[in-house]
Amino acid sequence: MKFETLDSKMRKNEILFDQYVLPDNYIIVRLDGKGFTKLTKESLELEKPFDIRFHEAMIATTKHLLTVGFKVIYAYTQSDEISLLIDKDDNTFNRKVRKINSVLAGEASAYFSMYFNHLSVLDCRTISIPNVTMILDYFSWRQEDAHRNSLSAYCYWTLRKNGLAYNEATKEIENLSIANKNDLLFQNGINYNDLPSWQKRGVGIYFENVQKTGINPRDNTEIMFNRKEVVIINDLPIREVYREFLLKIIV
Ligand SMILES: Nc1nc2c(ncn2[C@@H]2O[C@H](COP(=O)(O)OP(=O)(O)OP(=O)(O)O)[C@@H](O)[C@H]2O)c(=O)[nH]1
Ligand SMILES: [Mg+2]
Repeated sequence: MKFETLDSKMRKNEILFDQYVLPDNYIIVRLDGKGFTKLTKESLELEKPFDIRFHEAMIATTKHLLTVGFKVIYAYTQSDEISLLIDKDDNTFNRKVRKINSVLAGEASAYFSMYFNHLSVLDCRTISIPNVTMILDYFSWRQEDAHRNSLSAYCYWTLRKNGLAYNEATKEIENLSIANKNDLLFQNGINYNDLPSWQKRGVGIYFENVQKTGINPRDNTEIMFNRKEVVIINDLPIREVYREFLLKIIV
């Protein structure tokens, strides 16, 4: 068979499952550590339930993803996940889903692995977002997930420290309301309200135009210029105020 004939025959099969994010839709990608329960517990032996080195690695990886070619408007990280909001007119890889997923998963996995000097894998999914309300809903959802998981994680490790086995602690938490969980922590000397905000609400990261002043070397006069700087918000607002905060960044 001629190479050209073989080439077009094979490519037809290769592109059969190709999908593209529709024009004018924002793109949100969510990366998530693969098997990080085992990685954090066994391989890296991290502080439980939260570890500052792990947190810094997730922030560094998120910052790296802001620089790999996509127009990222806002990034959010909590636990072992990273969400990126990509502008609706971004045309990287012609918006081809498999390219977006595989390249971002590769960038994140490589960066995180080098940071910890340990082979680590993050997966990536692409979500098509047709309007701003859905963006606000999405990030409110991930923040609420961060809050619920952090409360449960503190309870879980408190019960484990008190001598309960893995399945006993898990079962006990299933039956507790949010108020009960706060009580359990309080009785064990932990005031949930006083814990660092990044553990309860996650962290927002984005580029901001910052006005700077400098000296013009030619005539020693003061000049103003704009520079893009990464902003890391460790104390994000919640609920309605978070939505308003996001709106200001998006539009
Ligand atoms: N010790 C410790 N564990 C953490 C920290 N941040 C996240 N984790 C753990 O990372 C895991 C993330 O949960 P999941 O993403 O649902 O679980 P997973 O094991 O990664 O499973 P898949 O994502 O389905 O592959 C949880 O077990 C968290 O406790 C941290 O700062 N310290
Ligand atoms: Mg995970």
